Amino acid sequence: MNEPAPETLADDAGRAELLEAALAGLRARPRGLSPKFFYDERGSRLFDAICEQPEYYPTRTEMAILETIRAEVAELAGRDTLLVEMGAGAARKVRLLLDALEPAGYLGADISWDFLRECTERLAADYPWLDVRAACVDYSRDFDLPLDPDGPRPLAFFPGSSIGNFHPEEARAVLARLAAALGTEAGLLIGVDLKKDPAILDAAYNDAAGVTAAFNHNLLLRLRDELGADLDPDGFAHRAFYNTEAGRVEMHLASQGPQRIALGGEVFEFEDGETIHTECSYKYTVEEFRDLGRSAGFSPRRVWTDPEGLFSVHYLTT
Ligand code: AVJ
Repeated sequence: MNEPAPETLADDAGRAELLEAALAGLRARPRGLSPKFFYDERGSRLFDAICEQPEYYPTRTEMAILETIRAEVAELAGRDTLLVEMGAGAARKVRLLLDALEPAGYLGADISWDFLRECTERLAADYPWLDVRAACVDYSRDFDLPLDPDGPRPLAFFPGSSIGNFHPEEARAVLARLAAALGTEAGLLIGVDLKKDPAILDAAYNDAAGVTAAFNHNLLLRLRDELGADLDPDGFAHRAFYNTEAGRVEMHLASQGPQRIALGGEVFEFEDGETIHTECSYKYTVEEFRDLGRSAGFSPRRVWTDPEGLFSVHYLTT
């Protein structure tokens, strides 16, 4: 017998995880599924397209802030650092930092091994002087980073307000685990989306071209194509809105009329308007996030925002 190819094993494990999460999420009330399942290949491409939409301000705003502050960050972080990217793939943002910091090394830490390898190989080719390494981590669970205590000082880079996908208590746990993994005298540069006029948020998650809607629908396509679910993707509508009380944007897939989804031998009945909650994207004031960082064991050092106050970049140390 031939051994299965490594990709096949990874695919099988991924499919089993998706199936288990989908069944649990469809049985639950309210129904929901983790946003981490958005990012298969098609989902990652759709997310890149979201970042290009005129209504989606976070990517270009964070990029502009980073361009403005990178010399200052290099100054704060000092020489001989190891840049640790949490969730590889923000290639343009990382390159901006690499050019300014000229760190001793780069460590990409991402949940998807294939994606990580692609990103790090490209980076290594373009930065021949840089020691490029990769670590496969799911930071929604316990994780470790392959860091040498006698090596360069780690500077974690956590861009894109990815931290906003976690509920605040979870976000605190993620940051606390990160602080522990980084060790003492380490830095964290993290992008955090700010609280703002809900109309701006609603527009950002309901772009006119419908890219965010397609990104949300992609979850249903994954259930159909990878798990063999019997469902009508067009029977669900994209819903995204700012929940003021909770301080978060929510995305849902709302059933258009009564219908059913069959998956893994179970049948799930939907009433008209019933939703699958697919994402939370928490927004913080500058002070709220500094408090969160403190409660996770970091010392807030600096924070920068764009002139319109749309987005923030925080520098904290352990
Ligand atoms: C990648 C989690 C930062 O919350 O804005 C974009 C994902 N969802 N449009 C965000 C997303 C819908 C994004 N994060």
